[in-house]
Amino acid sequence: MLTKVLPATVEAATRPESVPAKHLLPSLPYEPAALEPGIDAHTMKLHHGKHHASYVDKLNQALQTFPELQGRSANWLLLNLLKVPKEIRTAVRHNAGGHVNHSLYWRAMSPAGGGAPTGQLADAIARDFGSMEMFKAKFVEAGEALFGSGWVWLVGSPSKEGQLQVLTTLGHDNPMSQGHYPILVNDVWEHAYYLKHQNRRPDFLNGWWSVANWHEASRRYEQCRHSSREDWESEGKAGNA
Ligand code: MN3
Repeated sequence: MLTKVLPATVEAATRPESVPAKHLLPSLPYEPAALEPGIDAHTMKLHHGKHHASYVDKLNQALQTFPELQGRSANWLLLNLLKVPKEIRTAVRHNAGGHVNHSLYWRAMSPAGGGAPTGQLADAIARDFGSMEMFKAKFVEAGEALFGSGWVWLVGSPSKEGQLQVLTTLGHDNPMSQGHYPILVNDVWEHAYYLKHQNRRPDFLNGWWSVANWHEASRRYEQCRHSSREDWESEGKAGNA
């Protein structure tokens, strides 16, 4: 049975010009229990309502005394960290990163997920990894091998006609900083799986394919090949989810 998928974006509330834009926690695009049994509702509620919410709060706090940065998107902040004042640069890196990565993560999963991609993304996976099974093995292996907290990504390189790679980032770093466009992502911080899987990260990584959202990944792959850095920077604007 397909669970109804809720709209993925929240419209910016109308606000007077004088009130600074704030980054907002996006709604989950489905109910917290919708990914069961792949991901349990308790983990989803804490992960979204506590962890992600705290990155959004801390990002807004860091920007409080820098009105010139308040209209910038979270992506812009990550891609232009050297233009962010030193005293808040680390806080912005961690919390804009946490906000952007989790916003991608919720949409990388779906109650209607699982299976395999079709079309151009399927062709590109076969071209760049040999097969879907070889891609999955590489993604799981990279996630297992990451020491500590971080993320495992399927990314595309617009400068190389959408060539795909699996890579990992530490903390809340995002591969866009290195010129790679995120196609699919899994969160390998312990908070993403500890309640259900405890220390068994490989179980989580292998089970995660049942919720992987190939529809969204295909959309992002298409976008990757036709996007510029300016497009990347405009995603995640303050006042929008
Ligand atoms: Mn997380």
